[in-house]
Amino acid sequence: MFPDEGMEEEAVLKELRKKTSEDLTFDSGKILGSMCTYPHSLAIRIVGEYIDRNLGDPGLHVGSQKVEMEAVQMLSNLLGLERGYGNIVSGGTEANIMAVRAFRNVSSVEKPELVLPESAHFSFLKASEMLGVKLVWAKLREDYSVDVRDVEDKITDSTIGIVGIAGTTGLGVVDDIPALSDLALDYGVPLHVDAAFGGFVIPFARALGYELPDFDFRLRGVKSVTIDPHKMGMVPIPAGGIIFREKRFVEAISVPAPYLAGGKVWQATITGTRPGANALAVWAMIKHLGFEGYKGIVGRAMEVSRWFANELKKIPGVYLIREPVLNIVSFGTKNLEGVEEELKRRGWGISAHRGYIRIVMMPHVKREHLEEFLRDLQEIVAGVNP
Ligand code: 0PR
Repeated sequence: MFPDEGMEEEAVLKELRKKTSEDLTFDSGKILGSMCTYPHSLAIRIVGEYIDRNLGDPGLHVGSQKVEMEAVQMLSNLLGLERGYGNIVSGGTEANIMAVRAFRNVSSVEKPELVLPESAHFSFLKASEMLGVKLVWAKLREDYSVDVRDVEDKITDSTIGIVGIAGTTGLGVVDDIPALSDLALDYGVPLHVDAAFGGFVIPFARALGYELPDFDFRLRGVKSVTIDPHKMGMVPIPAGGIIFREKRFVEAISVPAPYLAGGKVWQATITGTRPGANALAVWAMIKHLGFEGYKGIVGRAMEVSRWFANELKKIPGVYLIREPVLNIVSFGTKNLEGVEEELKRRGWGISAHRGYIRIVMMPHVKREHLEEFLRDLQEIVAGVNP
């Protein structure tokens, strides 16, 4: 009910604390299935300081808009582009919708179709429904990467683009983006890479010596990339990233906003009024951590993942779905549903996918938390009925 009279600030806070005490927190070490983490303290400071900035009216916040564009440039550089076009947006969902919208709008197809892996994130379902683009699913291979031959088979005259995933939601698998890029060039269709998760992992893991294929604008068929700072980028929610290789894609999705403070401006994002603070935090984190800083974060996460995967193998009744590629480890057990239920009852914030449990080695996930989890898991799996 909407209250007649207001409450004291302290009383409001007290009530809120009580209500949110049911939430799991990252510092508890119990959240193992999330792609988000506790943001970096500098990013939190920046969001607090610049909470009033609105990139939906860049004429008012000219400086912030320039910073957003600098952040877009730095992300473009990380992804192998000297100059890119795009925005810091609300997350991977908005970024993917913008990419599909751009591909649809630059094409002149009557019944647009998008070919994408069966492992694609559900944000493409929203894009499909909103944009009237039919999704054509390509099969996965045994290693859970997309079957490039099947992608080729599914390309038709109605195809507006294809999608590859660099760090799948469930398993962290990186598709064969070089082969998809070749295919895209052969058939003259744009390739979108969903690196919402992998974008802030793969470049650093490669620099550390992990063998991972090219996945970004270094491949000429790649026309757009989703890369989310609110996942491994250490920036508070909401902070996603969409980068396009060419300006024409952004132009194809821009609408005029004629009455704003900056005069007639063009808006490509799905959201209108949108947080400047988070875009500034993206810029600040990249400046503060630099390539070396992110490399350190990713290196620790990758090491913990390999260790954890090996520990899982030692538990009878537990099996890996596949060897980890990035810092995501997914496993199955006998009586999976029973195990999931009991893990949740014991307070573990796991991500229960169809057929397996996903653990994401985010920076807040420490070895001691995983040791405790492994003890619980072993006990539960030994106890449940086969
Ligand atoms: N693309 C990929 C590959 C993703 O994994 C995700 C989100 C998205 C796009 C969409 O991004 P946004 O959620 O930012 O719009 N993947 C996570 C997932 O579904 C999102 C998430 C994050 C879920 C934290 C739970 C959680 O606690 O697992």
